[in-house]
Amino acid sequence: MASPAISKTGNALCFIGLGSNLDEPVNQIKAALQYLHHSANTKVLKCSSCYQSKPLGPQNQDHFVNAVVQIETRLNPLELLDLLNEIEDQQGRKRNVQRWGPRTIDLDLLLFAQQTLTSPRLTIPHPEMENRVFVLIPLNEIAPELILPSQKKVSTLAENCAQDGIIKLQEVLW
Ligand code: ROI
Repeated sequence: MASPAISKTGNALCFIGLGSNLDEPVNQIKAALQYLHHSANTKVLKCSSCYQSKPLGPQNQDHFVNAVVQIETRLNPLELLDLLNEIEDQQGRKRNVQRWGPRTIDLDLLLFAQQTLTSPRLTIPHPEMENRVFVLIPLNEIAPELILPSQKKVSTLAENCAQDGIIKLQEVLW
């Protein structure tokens, strides 16, 4: 069963991936969640645990902390992207420093209802989401039945991905 695209209140249901490996990562993720939830046009509905994972990309940086949330929003995809960028800026995210380098907070729009979009600023569904263990494992906690663009269930993809190097943390995010 695919996730419903629209909430009971008529808003779009979306999934967002959060990641941080600088300046107290768990607190960075908590701060971004609060911002999202208290923003006029978005509400957090579900939140995974946080997970520590080895960096994808350059290995000479700290481990990342990742989580995935489901939100509902009245915004359109590009407006939501603007909000995510605003939160990243607010939390001191430095852009264009090192490709795949350390970051205070990264907010990736993974899925926006059933919409697909290819534009210079945004591609949805997120083209790499099915390949990333630090997306699949937390997503499996909150939406195991969700069908992804490959037509595979999140639970199937999560069970079949290499899970070495990803650890569930005890901290309560939400
Ligand atoms: N690696 C992990 N484990 N988690 C991330 O969120 C993450 N984000 C990134 C790069 C630098 C590609 N590596 C990552 O942007």
